[in-house]
Parts: sequence; structure tokens; C-alpha cells
Amino acid sequence: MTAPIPVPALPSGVDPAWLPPAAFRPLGSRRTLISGTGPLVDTVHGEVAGASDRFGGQVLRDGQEPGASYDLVLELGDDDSDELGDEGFALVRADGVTRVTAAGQRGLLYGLFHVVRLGEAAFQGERARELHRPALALRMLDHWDNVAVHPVMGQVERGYSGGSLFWQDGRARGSREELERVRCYGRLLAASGINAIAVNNVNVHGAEAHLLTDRIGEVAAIADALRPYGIRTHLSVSFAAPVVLGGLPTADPLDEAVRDWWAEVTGRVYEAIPDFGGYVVKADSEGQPGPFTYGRSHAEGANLLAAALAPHSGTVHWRAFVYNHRQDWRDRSTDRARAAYDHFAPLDGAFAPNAVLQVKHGPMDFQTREPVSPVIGAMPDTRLAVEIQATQEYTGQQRHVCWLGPMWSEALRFRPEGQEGPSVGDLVRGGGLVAVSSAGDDPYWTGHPLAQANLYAVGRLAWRPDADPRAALDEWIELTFAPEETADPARLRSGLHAVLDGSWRTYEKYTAPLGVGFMVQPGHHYGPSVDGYEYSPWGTYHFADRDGIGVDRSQATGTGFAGQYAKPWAEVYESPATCPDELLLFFHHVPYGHVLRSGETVIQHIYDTHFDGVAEVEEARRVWAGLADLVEPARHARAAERYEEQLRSAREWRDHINTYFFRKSGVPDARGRLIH
Ligand code: GCV
Repeated sequence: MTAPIPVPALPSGVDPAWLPPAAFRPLGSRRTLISGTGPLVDTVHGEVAGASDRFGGQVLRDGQEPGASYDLVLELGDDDSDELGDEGFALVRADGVTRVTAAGQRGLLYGLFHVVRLGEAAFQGERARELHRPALALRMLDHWDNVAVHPVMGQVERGYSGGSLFWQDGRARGSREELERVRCYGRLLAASGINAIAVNNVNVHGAEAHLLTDRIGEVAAIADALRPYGIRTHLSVSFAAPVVLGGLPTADPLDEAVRDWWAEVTGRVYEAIPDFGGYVVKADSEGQPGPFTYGRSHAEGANLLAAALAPHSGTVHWRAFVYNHRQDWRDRSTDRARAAYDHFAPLDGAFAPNAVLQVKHGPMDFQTREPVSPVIGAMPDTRLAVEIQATQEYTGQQRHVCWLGPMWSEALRFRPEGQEGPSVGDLVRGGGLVAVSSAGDDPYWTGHPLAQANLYAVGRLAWRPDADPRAALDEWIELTFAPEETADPARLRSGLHAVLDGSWRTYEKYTAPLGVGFMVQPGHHYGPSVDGYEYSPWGTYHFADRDGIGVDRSQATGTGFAGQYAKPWAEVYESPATCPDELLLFFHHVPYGHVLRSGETVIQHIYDTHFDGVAEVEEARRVWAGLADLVEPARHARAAERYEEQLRSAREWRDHINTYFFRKSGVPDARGRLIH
């Protein structure tokens, strides 16, 4: 019998997040048979053995006690491999036995975590055979972690959860405790369905470039820690690596020596990490090198790396976040929102089979409200992945509660060709879902303890993009807070829903209105500054003047961006009369007196939402305070402290935005409230 892999122990003081020991009680108190062999089966065994030790159950491996009876059977079999794939599992309950069958080891691991999610319900009544398979094969987190502390961006670019889990002050974290923590992170993620991680920032600076070659051993150590939980490791690389690391005079993707260099280097990566996932590349974007330098297209660039990875079954994730960040605000014809489509749609069909084009879900940059990127509906012959941002760069930086499940779900369910056509979730089946991670070495993993819900939802929505995000939130609440073990489960559940359910809309209310975006302080992007980016070269404009506000992106009179959509959306977005209110200022420049579909004028909407948003934060803070007796004290205190900052900041947003638009427009608040 193989010795069980011990369930990793968390460093003291670290919050277990959504897999606290209590979540394993129903499983751990029963008799379980584990059948099959392999490293991930050992992981499953370790999980069940740990739970059984704690809760008095028993776990046996195949052949240990022939003829014995069990409450739970977790078995690896190859009979159903076509139906189950490597990651699927079947669940059935009959004659008092709950049975999980998987064809691949990952499937067995996901089956185990499914039983944990079900809790007691997994062991009650009968259950007809259910088939569970992930809709998306690639469910990935990108870490924007730097190896060396960057003078401006720090250890983690856009990181709000302390330092990096992987790197510290120029070196890989390598102590036993640090690697255990990486393994715990892999465990958490596997329990939500994640199966891949890119371990370094897409902005590849000097030290980070070397991870590809002489520092690949450090990446291999991280991969070793993540592998027991079925997570493959990926690396962000610099397109200029042949020059920077290889001493070649060029990185031209059509140059033979460059191709040979990548092939050789990639071979060595696979010697170090046999199950390496592949490369992530940000090219010709925000100062990163790329194929444009050599007059080559992005397909030629991506295919260079795809060719190097192909013999090893690796994948290149090529980001579509390419735009001109040297704009002049007076030039109204250049529109950053258009850029990804303009660059990439003409390349549809030109990418290699193992190249995935990774597209941000919106055309700009993870704003609180954006339409879905038109690129996703425009490239049927390209493997696409959609990129979302769990780290809350523009949504409160994990100091504000902002549950993003509904935002991501709206994007994933959006149908670029209208109701009859496929959804975004359908269109990214070939490439997957990628989220910029929000986790760091903070004791709560995500800074704000309630921000964990977003990280959990990434995996669950990647597993089923059409799932109701509320179901993911329910699961996270059950797994994290174990309400049944508290004095008042109903109050705890309803309180958590009260503070989380509508928090994205609340955040939207007190920040930038009606899809306009980017009214943040430049650089760090926290807090309001209406004109912070208005005259900057980054292409992030609202064009507010004394008469009106918004960006005309219509085909008739504007930048033409609305025409990048297929019908019906091109028509819906083209006219202010049909454009949804929440996106009005993204698509149109309108007078302050323009009457929204809601019946309110734009200016009054701005005032009302900003007052309402602050009132909603005040109420959420009150509700959270009322849960003090039901939530572990340190966790409660951490969130309570963050609510103070959220409220301060929301008031600042309200006053800044309302004052700006009152002074700009000269229109008083119809309700006579105090505006400075
Ligand atoms: C990693 C935005 C962020 C950058 C980030 C970039 C990207 O511009 O502010 O920090 O860089 O997106 O997605 O590459």
C-alpha cells in the first residue's frame, strides 16, 4: 500500500479559506474505499486519510479488505473513459453506497472535492448517475508576480494580498514551509476546479526572463509543489528572449536561428518540468517586445513559440491586449477599444493549433462595466481563451467588497451573435478561462477575506461557464463559514448574501457611471480622479465638457467601434435609444439632460447612484458588524477594518464625482442634497 500524501499543513495564522477541516466531517466520519493507483490517487488518499484521522472514519485501498462494505467508493476505472475524459467523474448513490468513478486521476480528485461540497447530502437517499465534466479544458490563473521587487509595481503587479506566494526579494521561495503553502494553494484551487497556473508576471523584466533558462529549476520546484493537485505550471516569457538570453542579434520569428533557439530552450524546459503547460506572452503591449519590431504579425510571433512547444504538447497563450499607449487625446479617431479587434480579427485562422489567443473580456481593461470584447465573436477559426481579473485592480483592490461572479457570468453568457448563437462560454471551449490571480502571502490569501469568493468562482465558472454564480457563492459560503456549525446558520447565510450579492452594482454606483470607466487616480488606480487619465497617452477618455459626457463609438458619427460587433449588438449599441443604460457612456457622448431608458436624466442618475452607493456601503458595514458572533473573530475583524476604508473611499468617490459634474454641468441635484 502506498503511504498517503499528508494533507498540507497551513503555516500558523493562515486562514484555511474554503477547505476548513470542518468541511470534511461528513466524509471523514465514514468508511471509504479508494481504488486505483497513481500520484493523484495518493493525493485523494491523503485527503481522505487526513479527514478520517480527524473525524473517526476509515479509509482502505483496493485489495486491503476484500468483501468489506463502504459508505463511499472513489474509484479509477477505464470503462467510461470516452464519456468521462481525464477530468470528468460519475457520481451515483445506490444501496447505501456513494460511488465516484473517474477515468483519469484528475477526475478522481475533482470527484472527491465534489463529495466534500455536497457534505451530508452526498450520503443521503439514492442518487441517479450524474456525469460531471468541465466545459473548459483549461482553467487557469495568471499570477502577475515579479521575482525581483519592481521599483514601481512591487513584488506583485496589481497585487493587493501582500507578497508573492512564489517569489520574494529576487529569489524563489524555497523553504519547506513556503513550498507547503504553495501546495496548499494548489489544493484550494483544485477544489474549485483550476488546473493551470502561470507563475510570473506577463510583464517580463530582467530577472524574470531568466526563469526560462538558467533559473528554470526554481520554476520546477513550484511545479513539483502544485503537481499533486493536478495543476500544471506555465511561464510568462519575453518575446525578446533570444536576444536577451541567447545573445542572438534578432528575435525575428521567421529567422532560423531564432526558431532553433526556442526549440532547444523549450526542450530543456521540458527536461526540468515534463508536464510543463506552456508559455504566456504579452507582446507589443505597454513596452513589452514583440513581432512588430521585425515587421511580423502576431500570428507569426505566436506560431514561433507554438512550434517550439508542439513536440512536447505544450500551448502558447498569446495575449490580445495590444494597443497604442502613446495616444493624443485630441485625436478622436484612435480608439483604444477598437485595438484588439483591429489587430487580431484579420488573423483569424492563422494561428497554430497549439496557440491560444487570450482576450480580455472587455475591449478596454477590466473596468467596472464594459461590453464584451468583440474579438470573441469575430474569430471562429482561432482557439480563444477569455481573460478575467480576480485581482481587483479597478474594483476596489480588495479593500472594497466587490463580488464579481455576476459580472463574469454576464460576460460568459453573452451571445455575440444574439440569442440564437453561441455564448462566450461556448466560444472559448478550445482555449479556456484565465483569471489574473488575487492571491498572495496574506494570511487570508486575498487581503479581504470576502474577496476569496471571487477566486473560488473563477474555478467554478471555468468548470461551467453557464452556471448560476449564486450557486458558486452558496458553495463558497458553505465551505468557508460552515454555517451549520454556528449558532444561527440562517442569519449567517443571509447576512453573507446581503453583503456580497449586490456588491458589484454597489461599487459601480459610487464609482464611474454608466460604463464610462477610468476615473481613477493614475498609476495605482485606487480612488477617484475624474480627469486623472483624461489627457494622458493611455487612451482612456470620457470627454466630459460643460454640455455632456461619454465617448462616441458609433459608426455614424464616432470611432466606429460599435460596428465591430455582429448584429444584433452592432445595432443595439449604435443608438443611444437602444444602448443599455449601463453602457451608454461607453458608446455615446450625450448631454447631461439626456433621458435614460430608466426615465432619469444622466446628471440626476450620477447624483442618485452616488448617494445610493454610499448608503448601500453603510448598510453592508452594519450587516457585517451584526455577524460578529457567527464569524471567527480574526476574520471578522479583518473584514470590519476593510469596511471602514470602503466607506471612507465610497464617500470620497461620491463627493469627488458629484462635485465635478455639478460644477461642470451647472445642473443642481433635483433632490437638493449637499454637493460641494
Ligand atoms: C500586467 C493593465 C494593468 C497592468 C497590466 C496590464 C496587462 O494595463 O494596469 O498592470 O500589466 O493591464 O493586462 O498586461
